[in-house]
Amino acid sequence: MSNTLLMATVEAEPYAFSLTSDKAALLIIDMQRDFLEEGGFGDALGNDVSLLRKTVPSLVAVLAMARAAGMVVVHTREGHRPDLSDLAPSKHERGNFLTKIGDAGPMGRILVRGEPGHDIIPEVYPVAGEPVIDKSGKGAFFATDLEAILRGRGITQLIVCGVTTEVCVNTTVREANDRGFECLVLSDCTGSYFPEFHEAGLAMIKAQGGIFGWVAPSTALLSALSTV
Ligand code: TIU
Repeated sequence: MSNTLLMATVEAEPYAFSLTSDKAALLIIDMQRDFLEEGGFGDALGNDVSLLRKTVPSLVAVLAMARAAGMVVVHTREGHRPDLSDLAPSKHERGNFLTKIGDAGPMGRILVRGEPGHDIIPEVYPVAGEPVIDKSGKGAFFATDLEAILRGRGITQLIVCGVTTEVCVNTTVREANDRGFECLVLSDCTGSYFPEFHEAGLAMIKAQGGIFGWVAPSTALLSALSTV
């Protein structure tokens, strides 16, 4: 592979996805310690965070491929300013949990920018030149400069990975779809605390002729790019 234009047909559902490497970005949603490690936000919400770790090996392979192909790679992080001025009271209070956003935890203040728990896990850590989008909501387009960054680079296709499938991944795919981006969601590079929600989240994307986008395993993308 090289840093030149690649066009590939990826076997996907509901039908093949025509990938053009210079129009496609790898969008990695919220692969943060707060969601994937004990003592963070996901844990505070009562979830088994080990379920999300299944995404890591496939995502590491896809990220290496994207970097080798010279594709645009964008990372997102969910979190809030230290003064919590961007935290909606509704989000702060939701769930009546003992530990809330902004409270001290084993990885620093929960879901607060700059704290260890807010950072991206080392396995898929951004490198120089890869934009990191900080967002306060579930969707990566809400109150961020993601759309400007993608449009400025001529991106029209998104390969979407990250966590969690039915929350931040689904919200972002829906936002992207309404903005005219074609989304290919990689089934094994996305994960949920609820296996049934993962399946349902992917099913909703690809149903009705791909109402929000396409779904494929990472092997389909890797093999499509290895044959060009
Ligand atoms: N709770 C849950 O499943 N997800 C989130 O709160 N954020 C993201 O999905 N990133």
